Amino acid sequence: MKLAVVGVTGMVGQVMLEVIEESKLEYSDILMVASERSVGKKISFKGKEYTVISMQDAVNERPDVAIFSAGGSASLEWAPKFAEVGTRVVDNSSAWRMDPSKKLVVPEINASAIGKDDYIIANPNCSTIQMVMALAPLHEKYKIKRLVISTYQSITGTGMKAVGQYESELAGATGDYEKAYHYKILDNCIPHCDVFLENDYTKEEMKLVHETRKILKDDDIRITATAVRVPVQGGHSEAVNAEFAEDFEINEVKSILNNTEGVIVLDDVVKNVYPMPLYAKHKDEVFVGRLRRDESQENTLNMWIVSDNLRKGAATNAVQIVQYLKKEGLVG
Ligand code: 11C
Repeated sequence: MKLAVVGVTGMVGQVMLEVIEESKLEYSDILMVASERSVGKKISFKGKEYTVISMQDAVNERPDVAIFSAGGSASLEWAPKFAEVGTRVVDNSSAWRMDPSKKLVVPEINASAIGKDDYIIANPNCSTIQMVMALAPLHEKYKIKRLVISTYQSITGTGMKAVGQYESELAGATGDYEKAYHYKILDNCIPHCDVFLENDYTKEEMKLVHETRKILKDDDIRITATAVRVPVQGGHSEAVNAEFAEDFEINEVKSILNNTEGVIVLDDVVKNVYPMPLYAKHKDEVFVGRLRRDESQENTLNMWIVSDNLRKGAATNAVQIVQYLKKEGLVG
């Protein structure tokens, strides 16, 4: 299998390489690909030095799989060009997610939706992935009617520039320094992730609405979200209030989640055990805790979900999709 990592110099691209190395994904050749301004850069990977090549040079190499994390517009332009030469593209941007002809995949939930004709496969947004990992088995058992979501999102979701801004502020920078956000992020919470839309919600908030319905295959779920950027690096956290059609027992909810692949329940308030981004960093699992009944409304659960947005929220999920393609004989 010839593999291309597109957008390899970016924050997710770098984690992609880490995950590929750790996952022991087997490939015959790996192409390091990025936009024109990074072409020619050197990248060390598994003790070998690679030169970053252009999108067109990578298309000419006809890789079997290309994992894209190069942003939406690069993906809209280049993913079809790779697909045309027979490359399966796993795309990490928002470009294709809501296209009805494209599969939006979290492998533990819906990998089997991928068929032989799918050449561009969408990786969901990080905040959606970690949430549906915990919600999918509960939806199956109790049927979700409504979700009220508040996110506390890591600066790593914005990329290297945001981490640079945070580090500059931590070092005491004032005045003129490079900023990813309109405001200082140190000591702050910014209720603004991605751009504002016409309905005054952000695109990030609406991704939680639309992508969740698509993955859970249920357009009747009512969903509302507030997405907030916080000065944290380890992962995204989410407070989720889920109303179900059927009633539940908390112990049964815990047992379902404990038996869900990729989910770890950390919930022992007597011992102050609950998920936190500090401990989710570099891990592939989704951590769930603070499970408790919403006492204000029947059949409703409150939960706290944490995961490393660069791992399961992006790179790990994409590599799992590639592993699935390989297992099913769809590549290589
Ligand atoms: C964030 N979730 O934390 C975003 C980053 O649609 O793939 C990923 C944006 C996307 O800001």
